Amino acid sequence: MKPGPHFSRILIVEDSKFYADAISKMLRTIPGLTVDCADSMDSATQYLAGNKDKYDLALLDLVLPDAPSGEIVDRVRKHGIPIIVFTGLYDPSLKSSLFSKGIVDYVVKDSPVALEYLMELVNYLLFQSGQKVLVACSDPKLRSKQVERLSNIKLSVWACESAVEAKKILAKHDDFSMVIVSDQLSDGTGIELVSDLRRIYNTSQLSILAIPSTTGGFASQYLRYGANDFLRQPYSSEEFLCRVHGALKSKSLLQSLEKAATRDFLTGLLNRRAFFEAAEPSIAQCRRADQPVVLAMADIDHFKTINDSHGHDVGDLALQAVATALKTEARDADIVCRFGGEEFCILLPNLQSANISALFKRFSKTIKAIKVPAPGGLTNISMSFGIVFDPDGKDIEQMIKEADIALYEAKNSGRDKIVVV
Ligand code: GH3
Ligand code: MG
Ligand code: MG
Repeated sequence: MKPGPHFSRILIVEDSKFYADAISKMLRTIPGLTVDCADSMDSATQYLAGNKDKYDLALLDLVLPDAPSGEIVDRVRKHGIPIIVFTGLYDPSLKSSLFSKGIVDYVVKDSPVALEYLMELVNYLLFQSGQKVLVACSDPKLRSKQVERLSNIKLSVWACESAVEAKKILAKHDDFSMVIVSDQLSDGTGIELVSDLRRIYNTSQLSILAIPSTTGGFASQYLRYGANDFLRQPYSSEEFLCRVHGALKSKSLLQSLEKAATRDFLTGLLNRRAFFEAAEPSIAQCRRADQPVVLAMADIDHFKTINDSHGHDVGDLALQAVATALKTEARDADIVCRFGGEEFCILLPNLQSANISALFKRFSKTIKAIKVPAPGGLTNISMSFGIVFDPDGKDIEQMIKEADIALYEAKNSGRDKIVVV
């Protein structure tokens, strides 16, 4: 799933001007979000009538001048809008009855920390909703309850009753964020499914929440075999949603860490370390299949002049545009990385010698068509390419050395050149 806001309009119903102002000020810092504030049930009803099906989330105070006992929840719920209750009222039995009506969370406004939590929660819902979650459980009642709770927080929910089905669904779609695995599966135990899944997906690819049976002492076993967390039955809606949020959050944190470790921050291309990690299996595969490998070092010409004449920011834009161009022209199997500074390295598995020239002329043409906006006009770029063709897959260090020599030759013979060795 593409990251990005899935919500665009929020309704706040709050009669305290202090809280209404504080919450809406914080929410308005989220780009693209429209915030409407109502100070009574009557005003909320008018907003709802005027914006049919447009609200993606509602933050509701329970005590309003014209609705003193939480009546607002039912009014908003009729519209199918996810609800966060934000109230000064701490009443455990009210809280549990509201959770059973399907609210997303119940936040007590007792400290500035509550506002921070609320902001984090809204941000979370904005950016994480729409994620795919699979419920694997053979008990129809338990399964449909989980599906309902997850749908309430706008996750995209799939369900199945067996391990075989779960694995099939996940193999077919590579964009699931989480699986909720119950002990009860029609063709085996949840633990078997968890350990099978962990052999295929690491924790930054798929989060697993286990629901052990009421009687078994298997919770720790689930963690041992790779579940991120577990939830013992019977559990409340509140506990369930907290665990789901936690599991999705830890997955997205791990993903960000992985991205930071493998991607170049400026261009989003693979960094040098990740390039070596990706290139080696690709070269080995070519060697096994008796296919040639091509490696190119590409360096922007007179890049220092772009920085010196227009500033570092324009230089950065040029680097981003070059990265996009190289990635666009490269074939799916090609591996493109920012090798350092204004130098890029591309590995092209199974590219035949006869096709090198045409492909790199295309790279060069696309680079030269880039117009980088600079103060006082547009700036052009050209690149020099040093390319090594290897029919039998030498080691990568050797290919880089040879491509570097070819690049040196391309620079020395006037730049904007393609030299193949
Ligand atoms: P040549 O045609 O021989 O390759 O000359 P050049 O000017 O492109 O090469 P040189 O190695 O002399 O200069 C590269 C410049 O790239 C110097 C360095 O400050 C700049 N550079 C390296 N990384 C970045 C970056 O991330 N952003 C910007 N804006 N500039 C960078
Ligand atoms: Mg250069
Ligand atoms: Mg250089």
